[in-house]
Amino acid sequence: MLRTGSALGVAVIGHSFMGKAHSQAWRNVNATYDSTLVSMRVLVGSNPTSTAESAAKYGWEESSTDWRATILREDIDIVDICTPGALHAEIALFALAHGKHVVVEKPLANTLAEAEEMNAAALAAAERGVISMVGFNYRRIPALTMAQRMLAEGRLGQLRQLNIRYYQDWLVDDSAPMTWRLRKDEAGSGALGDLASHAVDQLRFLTGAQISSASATSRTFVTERAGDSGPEQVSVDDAIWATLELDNGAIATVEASRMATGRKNSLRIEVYGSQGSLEFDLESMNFLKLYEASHDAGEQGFKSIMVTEPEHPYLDGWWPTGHVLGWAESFTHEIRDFLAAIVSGIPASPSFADGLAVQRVLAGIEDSATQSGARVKVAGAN
Ligand code: SOE
Repeated sequence: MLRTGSALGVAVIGHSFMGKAHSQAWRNVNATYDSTLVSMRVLVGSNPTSTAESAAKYGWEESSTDWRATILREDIDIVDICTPGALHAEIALFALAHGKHVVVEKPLANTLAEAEEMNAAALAAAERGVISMVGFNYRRIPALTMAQRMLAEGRLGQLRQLNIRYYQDWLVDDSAPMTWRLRKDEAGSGALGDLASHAVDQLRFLTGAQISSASATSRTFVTERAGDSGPEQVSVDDAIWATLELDNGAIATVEASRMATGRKNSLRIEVYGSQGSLEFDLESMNFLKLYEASHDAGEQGFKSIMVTEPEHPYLDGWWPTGHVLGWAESFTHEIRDFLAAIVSGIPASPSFADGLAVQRVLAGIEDSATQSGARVKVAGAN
């Protein structure tokens, strides 16, 4: 529970890629926004030497290899989970049970059963004023937050088609070594949980609709990779392709791959409605493209809005007009919103329930892919 009169104490569990991104957000949030003061107390990892080095580098007061003892500390109010997915449920359940506010990197969990349990625990903890959130950071890219607001205002008319594809290529080389991200027991799934989870979250965020069914294909193009002690079987997908039905009548295609040669971190989103269209590309993340069918026929076309002005979402704390933001800033925005939820007591978004809803769609995609693309109803959908 909130201790009064002092900054909120934070512990981040995990200090690799996501731990680093989140550390930067915790470091910047007070400098950027007038948000609640935080103290970066403990960075937790499994290796004492590398965790201590990261802690010193990222600006943490201390490091630890014991996440349970860290969570139990009286001066820790917030637990930020940046570990591989296999640990999300255990750590989040422990932290919630001990009254700590919890933010978990996406996807919420590795399995549907874990996600259900985490959501139930978050709902119970909310009764005691404990806030929880899933870190789908792309919701906090100003251009995508703005797109969501335009869609909520009905600017595109009736939504009919969406296409979201998230491509990377870091696995394209057959000799790329084995990592935890390629083991089902550690990562849950491959491009599905890692990348398609963002796409599915964006679909839900942008449209406000639920996803009712899925038809999908998945592939593991390279089935064996070099592990520490010889060749190891890859147990997750390299890529997935899905057609999803939304309960607002729209159809969406979602593609995710870590084998799309030349695409380093390419998230593209296209939304088509009866009165207009929107287009976003993560590689040009300061822009949102808008097509409005109401314009004179001779002047129609996509206009490129530069989402860098003080009136745009999240821009108030940053730089003067026209100064672009980057990928890392989406995490600072995420942490700002999480702190605002803690202070106001208003539930944070995306909630664990949103994380569970995404997980159900991922499970539907996986089920369909194992049944040669047969259309599968998403659990919980009408
Ligand atoms: C790795 O593929 C990864 O870091 C994802 O896990 C992140 O969620 C995405 O933002 C970038 O790529």
